[in-house]
Amino acid sequence: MQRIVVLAGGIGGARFLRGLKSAVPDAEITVIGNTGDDIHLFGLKVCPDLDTVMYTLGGGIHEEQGWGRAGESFAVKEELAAYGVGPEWFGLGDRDFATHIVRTQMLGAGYPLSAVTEALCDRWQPGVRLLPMSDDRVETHVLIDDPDGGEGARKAVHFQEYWVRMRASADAHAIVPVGAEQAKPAPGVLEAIAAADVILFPPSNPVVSIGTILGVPGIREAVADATAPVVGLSPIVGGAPVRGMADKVLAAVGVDSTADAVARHYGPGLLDGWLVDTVDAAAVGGVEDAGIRCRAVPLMMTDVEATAAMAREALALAEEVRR
Ligand code: FO1
Repeated sequence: MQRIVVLAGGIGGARFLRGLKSAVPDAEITVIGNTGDDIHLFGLKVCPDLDTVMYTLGGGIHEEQGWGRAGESFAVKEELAAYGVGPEWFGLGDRDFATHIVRTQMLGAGYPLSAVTEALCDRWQPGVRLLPMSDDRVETHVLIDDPDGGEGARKAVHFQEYWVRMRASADAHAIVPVGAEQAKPAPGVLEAIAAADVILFPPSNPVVSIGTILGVPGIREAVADATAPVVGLSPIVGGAPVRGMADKVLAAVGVDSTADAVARHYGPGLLDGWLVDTVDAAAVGGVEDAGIRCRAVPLMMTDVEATAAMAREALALAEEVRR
């Protein structure tokens, strides 16, 4: 049985995984999920990217939104607001709250996040093994100008505040994964990478999703040393992110929002193959010059079948570059 490891962020990663599962229903898929987006709210631990993967693959996702639960209501949020308790800018629904309550209760009882995630997945049966990148707390912060702090002042805000409240409207000067340096890969992460037949980077955010996972000491090295081919799919199509605001955080790390710049950012030390969209076919030569095998194929995840076709292209490229 083919063992596939996927490093995934939220919506883009989850939708790609749905296509991958459809393309290779018999594969054993291990997902290493980003937890740098995690946030503590109302005393609860919220893991947006893990939940987005779990709900999407488990059939509970709000399809149009791409995050949160289908058929959601917001009574708890409204009641909290009536007490003047926020933040109001983060949309936690009633059904979703239950997930965070169970997670926080289990963490409080001493279970590591990896065990908690496994327990939550017992209900959702996502059909993949979902591992957090680490059981240790890592929280991505974004360094922005502080207009209230005087000349040249800067401040760090939580990634969710930057992404959801501010809609990435301020320039990001730096992305700081607080806690990453001390974090250890969760149990099973390094083993899955070492045992993989193929490693895929879906069209997730290269900085705050896949970059954060690779920033956990040991994970980047394990991917670079893996015997399996590593193939990525560009989240940038025609010079702009397909969704989200990846351009803002790419600028913070000095990378242009182009399909070839992102491939070079990962580099040939990590990537063996790279898929760009057909509109970026002109980028193929430059990526190959950088030592990464490159193909231009349709990369819009319009439906499961189109996404499955992308997954098949990624697996075909992996076979081509297999060392
Ligand atoms: N994204 C939003 O744009 N607005 C929200 O209010 C919001 C709430 C939210 C709650 C739970 C959850 O699992 C995800 C949520 N997201 C929301 C998505 C999330 O902020 C980001 O898209 C990801 O963290 C980026 O990968």
